[in-house]
Amino acid sequence: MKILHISDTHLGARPRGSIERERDIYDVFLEIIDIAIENRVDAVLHAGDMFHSAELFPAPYIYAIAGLDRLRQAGIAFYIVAGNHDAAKPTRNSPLELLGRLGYAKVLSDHGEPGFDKIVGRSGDVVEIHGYSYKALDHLLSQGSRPKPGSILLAHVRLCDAWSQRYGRDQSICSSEKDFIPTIQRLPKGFSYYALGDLHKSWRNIYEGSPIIYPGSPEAISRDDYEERKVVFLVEIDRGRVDVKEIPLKKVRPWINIEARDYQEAIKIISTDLESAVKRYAKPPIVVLKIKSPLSRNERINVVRVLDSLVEAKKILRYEGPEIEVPQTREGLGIGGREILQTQLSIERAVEKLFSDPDVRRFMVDEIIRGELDPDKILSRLVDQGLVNKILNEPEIRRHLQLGVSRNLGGRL
Ligand SMILES: [Mn+2]
Repeated sequence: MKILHISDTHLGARPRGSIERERDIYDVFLEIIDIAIENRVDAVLHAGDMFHSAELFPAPYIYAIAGLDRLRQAGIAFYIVAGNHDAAKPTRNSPLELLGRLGYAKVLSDHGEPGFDKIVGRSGDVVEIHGYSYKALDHLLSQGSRPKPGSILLAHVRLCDAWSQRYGRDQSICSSEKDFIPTIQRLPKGFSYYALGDLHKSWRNIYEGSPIIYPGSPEAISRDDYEERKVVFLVEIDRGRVDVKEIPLKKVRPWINIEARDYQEAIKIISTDLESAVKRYAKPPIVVLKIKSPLSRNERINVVRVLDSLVEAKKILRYEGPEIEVPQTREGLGIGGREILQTQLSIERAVEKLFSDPDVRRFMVDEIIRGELDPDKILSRLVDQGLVNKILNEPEIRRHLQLGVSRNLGGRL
């Protein structure tokens, strides 16, 4: 029995509002379909977050159905469980239900109940599959009975071990977040293969002698998800023996991370070195530029001008930055004057996060259309519309406000 294990395709996501990035996600999804057909697998297992949201416009369905139809014609079964992005909600069906009803997918679990099926391979061999959506995890953790030897677990689950290893976060964060399963040991034992989804970076391990794998998202949905090498997993199960092979994806959008010491070095890299570097790639890359010393206003304008011209010439798709990462000393933060690494980067990320909030975005658009950019009036409208709380809840922003950067705001609340 040959199986392709994938997850977190997030069809319909449009990272940073970019249509090209939305298309990247479809490209790589269709590449995965090609891989399944070329390798003559018996089934594709999708471990959740196939769609980015339950509120979809038609494009993600069109691509999903185009891909799944090719699988169906090739006689390849498509099994799926729902992730946190595409599970059923109290007032909304799971988008997976549509694929199930049309006969394109076998939806094992898209709400609170687990599901079960038997995959029958081309040569007549049978593998049992147990599916748990993101909403059925209570059942997963309380499952007492051992599965039949050779069985597969397909689940959308947030395992703290994997998360902290791949995102470098402290394990303690996991116990404070209710969605995390603190350790791999909580998973039921006895499956021959653990096909997981949710983590957007690839992670593999062995649990009780069996492979346990997160393939990761095939495209970076957020910048943190980017990996030099994105993969899917080809799994061969033969009478309980499991063989796993990584298949790298070729249509993934490349990213180039640039770290420059100062303005001079940044300008040199982006105006000369970058040009030759981008030729290596099939698609124009996304550039992230970090500079380790402050820029004057004019220097920043120059850097942005060079980057903009690269975008215009379609040599790069887009860029992020210049982000300034300068260690500063901060005192009076109630942490005993200890030196902390405070970066301009973190506040930029905080602002970026705020602007991804539709309410904040709508507010800003209204303000700009109004054309009357008087800070006091903006502030009172921010308070009126209850948006101040959103802004103050952003830890980075709060930290800066505590320093008295904006005493006015403090007085108003
Ligand atoms: Mn996901």
